[in-house]
Amino acid sequence: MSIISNAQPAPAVRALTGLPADFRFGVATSAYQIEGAVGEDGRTPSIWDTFCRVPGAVSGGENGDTACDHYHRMPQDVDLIASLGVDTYRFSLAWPRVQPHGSGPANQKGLDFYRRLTDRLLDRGITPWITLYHWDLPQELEDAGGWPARDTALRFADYAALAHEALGDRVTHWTTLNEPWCSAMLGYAWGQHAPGRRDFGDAMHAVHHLLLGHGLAARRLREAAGDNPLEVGITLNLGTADPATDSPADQDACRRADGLGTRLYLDPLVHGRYPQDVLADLSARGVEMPVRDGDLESVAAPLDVLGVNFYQGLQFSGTAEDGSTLDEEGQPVTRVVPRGLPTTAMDWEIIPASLTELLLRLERDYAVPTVVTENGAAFHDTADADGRVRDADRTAYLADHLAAVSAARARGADVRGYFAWSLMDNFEWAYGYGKRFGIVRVDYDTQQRTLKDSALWYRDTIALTRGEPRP
Ligand code: IFM
Repeated sequence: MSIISNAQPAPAVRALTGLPADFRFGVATSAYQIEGAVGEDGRTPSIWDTFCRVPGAVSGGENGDTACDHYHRMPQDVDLIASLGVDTYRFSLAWPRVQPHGSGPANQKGLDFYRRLTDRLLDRGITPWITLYHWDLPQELEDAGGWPARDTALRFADYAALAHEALGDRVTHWTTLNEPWCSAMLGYAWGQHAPGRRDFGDAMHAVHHLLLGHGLAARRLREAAGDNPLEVGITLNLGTADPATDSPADQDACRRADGLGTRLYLDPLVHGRYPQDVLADLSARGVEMPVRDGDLESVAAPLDVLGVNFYQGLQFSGTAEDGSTLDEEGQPVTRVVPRGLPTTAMDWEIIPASLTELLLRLERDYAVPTVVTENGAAFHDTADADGRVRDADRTAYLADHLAAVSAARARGADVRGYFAWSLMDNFEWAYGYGKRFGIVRVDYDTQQRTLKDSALWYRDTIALTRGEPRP
């Protein structure tokens, strides 16, 4: 339960300090969460269409069939984005809309939708920022083995090339994958996300093939762009890991959490090697990464930008509440220990200082320019009788995290942008529509959009920070 209250006054609108003039302000979404129109214009099913039909998989049995109906309301939605004064819109392409079945030729009708979207954004002076994969794997590729199978990485690179061929003349910013940790762990180890498998070894193979897919796709994008401008990146969900106490067990739990959550991705992406301690832990569980000659060189393709999705920093203990240090599978315990801080509607603790700490750590250990490609919060919003959504809790969240970004910059982190998650309320995966992350409210009965107070605050803050008059 959230224990933040909207009775508190919303933060005042002030210019943010310490951000360069070209700092990007954006909003973000993803295809399956907003588009709907899952059976239209040649799109074929993804693993999420299938997963949503599994009884009990998604809260309330909900699905993305209609979602925010963005596929049909795109022009008005772009106008809404423009009204916020943001300079960048991060969205994802639905792979099964662009390349039905995940192989073969592109679907012109699907591409046309994204051409119209990017053209309208550009007309309004907004930079389109494409994510190629935000979790909607074509079902046929899952049937052929999914991400644990090497071939999926090769298919992904082909899809990236098709997408660039169609959109590369108007889009410079390309993110290969969104949050591969979620694809691998939630999708293949814990069964909470599509495709709902539960096999830790498969999950680790998925990690390698996701990273390989990223590297191969990055190479294809660069080849396709030639001398034209291109910025390629990957977005990871990252946080901080702190030991609950100084005990060796808690410190080791923290090392394991950081290893499986952060270093397993960033070490190969940036340094071209998997972390030895993580490989040793995996070996002890009978799992080897399926690395072939040349793979790690591909994975470590140059990164122009690292996308950081930040929601929380966690504290870990190596001891279970009953005092044991091994879990039921005989593995060392890695237990999250809440700090007792206020939480969002996701029960995620609110800890903006961890964002500063994370950005500084990324600068120190990896030194790739970063953009916060997602940050935001779900709260139990309601519209008041006058239609207004007084979400002081979300406004405070955004203000505190933007301040944390400024603080990181002041201490030397090369962070170049911040995108609020999310533009609008949408399908929050296994939670269905119950968790509202939007700065714009969506009434799912009428599809009416309403700017929440947080959206107005974001709009006015961006304008003041840029030295423009308040809208
Ligand atoms: O809604 C998701 C998004 O798709 C990926 N990052 C986290 C968000 C909130 O859970």
